[in-house]
Amino acid sequence: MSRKIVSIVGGKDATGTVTYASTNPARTGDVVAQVGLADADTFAAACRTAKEAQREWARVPAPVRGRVIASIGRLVEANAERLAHLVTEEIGKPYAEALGEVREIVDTCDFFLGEGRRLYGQTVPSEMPDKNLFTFRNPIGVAAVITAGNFPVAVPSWYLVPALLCGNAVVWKPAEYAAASAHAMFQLFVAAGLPDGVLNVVFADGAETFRGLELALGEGTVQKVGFTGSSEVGRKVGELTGRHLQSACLELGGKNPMVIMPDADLDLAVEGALFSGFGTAGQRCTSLGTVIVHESVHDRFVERFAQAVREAKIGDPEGDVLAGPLLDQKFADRYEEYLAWIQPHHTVVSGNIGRISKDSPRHDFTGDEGLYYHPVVVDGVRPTDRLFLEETFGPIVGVTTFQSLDEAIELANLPGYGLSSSIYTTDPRHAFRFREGISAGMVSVNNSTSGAEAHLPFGGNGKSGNGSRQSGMWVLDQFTRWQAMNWDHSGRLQKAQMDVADITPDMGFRL
Ligand code: UN1
Repeated sequence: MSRKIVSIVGGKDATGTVTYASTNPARTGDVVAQVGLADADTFAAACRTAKEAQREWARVPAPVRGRVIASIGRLVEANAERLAHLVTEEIGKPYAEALGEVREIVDTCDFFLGEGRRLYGQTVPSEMPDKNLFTFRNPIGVAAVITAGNFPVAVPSWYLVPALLCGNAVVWKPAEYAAASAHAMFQLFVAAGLPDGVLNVVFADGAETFRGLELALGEGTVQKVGFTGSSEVGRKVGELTGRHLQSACLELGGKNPMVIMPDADLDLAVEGALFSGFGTAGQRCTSLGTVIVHESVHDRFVERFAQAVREAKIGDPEGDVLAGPLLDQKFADRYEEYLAWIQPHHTVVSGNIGRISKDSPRHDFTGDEGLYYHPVVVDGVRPTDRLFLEETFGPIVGVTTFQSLDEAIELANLPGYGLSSSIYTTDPRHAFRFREGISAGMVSVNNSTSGAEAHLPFGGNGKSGNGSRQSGMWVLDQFTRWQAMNWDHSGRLQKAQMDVADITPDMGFRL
């Protein structure tokens, strides 16, 4: 029996105008939840409600807010298996990965519960006597958070947890196709004692959300927009937010390169490329886009990589598999378009391409009629190919070659994204040279392009984002604004830059 869920604003159900069925991509006939989608006015109303609730929430001492974050972490931990099974059911993420995703929420809470006792400001010396200077971190107000469904609970927690800890209220718009997972997470957050209206969840389609956001920004009820999704939509969200003189935290797509040097441990590189490219069915923003392999090891690498991909287990995400189905029909449709970018000058070295079926079988396949696709490795990719230049969200990896490290770095930066990157080498000079030259916000050495830890800065440059960083202490700058205070207790007006003591040096002095 499928659930029925609707938006929750100010602690109350807000009925939708249209019903959307969130289905199980492993068995597309199974409806996981009937979701009532709200309209733009409901979104804007949620932002007004959040604004009301935020005032009181900001007055709760930060260490007490930290205790609420601690409770969220414990509640998520106590419900980890249920939440992970729901994620697997709704978006087809293999259960082990779904559990890891839930763990990432707990890690985020563990980090920020202490931040409640740390939200440090500074005392700063003044240029005048009997005057003190201070800085304070103030909450920004209301954050509108719009998230994708490939990480339906972990990535939202990167916004929600620090935003709430810092004393903000949130209106969260999750992806429709991951609504049940989002709704479950929302319930866990609320159970930790968040007052009504401090966290609101609104289910809506993209167009209504955009219109609702425009209304809310116009009404002055949103001070920060958090967006995780495509570069194309991110650009629109960034434009809209900027027009209202507010800032957006944008976490967008990637075309993440992996450079393999001649001195690399090739077996390790194959293992890394397999997980980077095809874990989560290639549907992480940090998934591997193109392997850039030195020409001297190209043949050996490709042979082993192709074999590993051919042998990789695809199937029922509740089982022990490398990848399950694609997230949802719209991702499957888009992925089929990427497959059409394969050109006659390319060589597919991984076997069958397209949907796994009786006519296009796969050994060891354990799924049935779901949105399952063969993982694809395309060799011979050229820097002018769409396959090289554009993100291909899904299980497809390109391979190209290089001669010098400088050329590899140039190729790695060429598509103009800049989220994650990786180099396999046993020479530290290559690793540091790569780090320096690569435009990505994240660099792995002898490791997958995916799998960032919850307390390092996460974010990208170029088409991957506007330079904002999530996670760890760095995200605090997204959800607080610095306030400077000066306090003169001299009893007279001391004018900055003018009433300042001058100590005269002997500038003619020489040894
Ligand atoms: C994403 O796909 O939006 O680093 C985020 C990783 C994960 C997060 C991916 N921790 O691969």
